[in-house]
Amino acid sequence: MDPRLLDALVKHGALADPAAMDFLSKASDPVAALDRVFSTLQDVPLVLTMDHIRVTEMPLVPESIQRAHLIARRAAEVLAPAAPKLRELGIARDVPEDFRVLRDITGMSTCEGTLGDFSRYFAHRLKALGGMLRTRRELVGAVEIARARKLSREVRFIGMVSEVRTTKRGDRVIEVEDDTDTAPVFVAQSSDLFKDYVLEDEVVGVVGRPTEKGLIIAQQIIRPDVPAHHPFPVTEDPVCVAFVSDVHVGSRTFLTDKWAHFSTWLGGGDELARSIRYLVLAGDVVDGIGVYPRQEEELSIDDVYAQYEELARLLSAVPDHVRVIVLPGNHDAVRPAEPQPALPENVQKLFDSSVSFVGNPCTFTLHGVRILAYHGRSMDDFVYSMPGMSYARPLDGMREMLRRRHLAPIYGGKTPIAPEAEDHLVIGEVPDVLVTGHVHAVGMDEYKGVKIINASTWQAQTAFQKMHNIIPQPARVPVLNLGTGRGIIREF
Ligand code: D5M
Ligand code: FE
Ligand code: ZN
Repeated sequence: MDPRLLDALVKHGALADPAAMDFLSKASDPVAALDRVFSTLQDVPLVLTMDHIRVTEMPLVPESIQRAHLIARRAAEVLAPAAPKLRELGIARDVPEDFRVLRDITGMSTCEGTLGDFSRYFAHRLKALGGMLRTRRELVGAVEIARARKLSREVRFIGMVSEVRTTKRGDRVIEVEDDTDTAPVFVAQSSDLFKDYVLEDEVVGVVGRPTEKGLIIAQQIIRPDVPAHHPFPVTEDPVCVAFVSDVHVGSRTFLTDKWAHFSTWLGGGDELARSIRYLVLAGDVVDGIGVYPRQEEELSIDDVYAQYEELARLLSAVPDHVRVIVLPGNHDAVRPAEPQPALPENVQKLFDSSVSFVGNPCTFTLHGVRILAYHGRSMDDFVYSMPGMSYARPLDGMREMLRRRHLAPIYGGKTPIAPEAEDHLVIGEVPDVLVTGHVHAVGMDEYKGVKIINASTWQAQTAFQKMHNIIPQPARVPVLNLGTGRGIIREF
């Protein structure tokens, strides 16, 4: 890797995926090639990919248009004089910590799994997501389902999906339910709506026409979604956050050398390393014990407490000025049902004071940037239930979470959910950053202005993953600049 290329990227606001980095580093003058790409792009993307490079390398964009883009970009910079300053990377050691937990189940769990708990949980989900839908223009005048079923004109209503079934002819019927009644909503195979898959237990708005047989023919199915463009907040502290996940300490497949390489880099690698003020571990921090059948055969440390001791040892090498934030995943030593509380006190006490423990999911802010961190177990349900979803493209699943404003819409699938008084998996206020792990892949992009980051793993392919053809992308670290909202993925 050409260090000048890395520096040049950082100066531009730091962004490029591994393929783009590889391509640029092969140019005779990588820095000039990079400058050329940026000077022709209309907007500086969050992560530079080969798609951007291809566009800028192709003579398809006439020079006059390229110049117009360049002028527009320069003009935008003049209009926003603070921007160049914010693009610079801060020295993390000099920036005081600003970390606040806003929403976390830890210490707040009340659920006992009674029937009452379940109905209260679903009522909260419907109320929270229904409230968001009610503000949508398309759903002005939405009525209760009992009333909608009596009307013969176009109807609008909001409810939770209780069942999705396919008819003999291949069309789809979605049962939508509220406190008053249930309505069968018909989506013809030939309709454009058919491609947009509806999941059980998600909350949707329906615009449709009733038929004489009591079906409602769907004209629109509306998701709570996030606004057209969620603006990234401006902070004066251009420090970075590094996101890692699925360390799986204690597994024979834990990548000791790659972690050591990352840790050494964090301890003083380069300008980017020195700008890292926070390190988020998005769950599965150890491999655990008894998580799947015959796991003991794949463990190098077969005691969960000793696994956390080893993790504590590894994290003690992280520079003291880096605040480490740890959430649990499905391999960790807390209840598997989500929301999961933070790791227990007897585990926490193994770590030094620069490590903070939060629940899964957790909403916190770093310098005012709102981050929603979730291990990502529900990705199993997305992949299993939704055509087109894949373990190799976790960002697609994250977009679907944001559209549905819910981290784990399907109840009773692979993701165990504890029916708490409030649905902690609802994405309430729109986050600036949504981060997950779990699928052992890596990705960084944005959805309507929300940065979406899937943090990768430090575990090589396991026998189970081999059997299921899951190909991990280990030891890649997305780093986000809180000052600019731009990011880069470093590979170790
Ligand atoms: O999950 C690591 C990867 O393996 C992730 O992509 C999900 C997949 N996985 C794990 N368990 C299952 C089951 N039971 N079915 C399907 N796919 C699965 P990790 O949480 O690290 O074990
Ligand atoms: Fe994992
Ligand atoms: Zn996991």
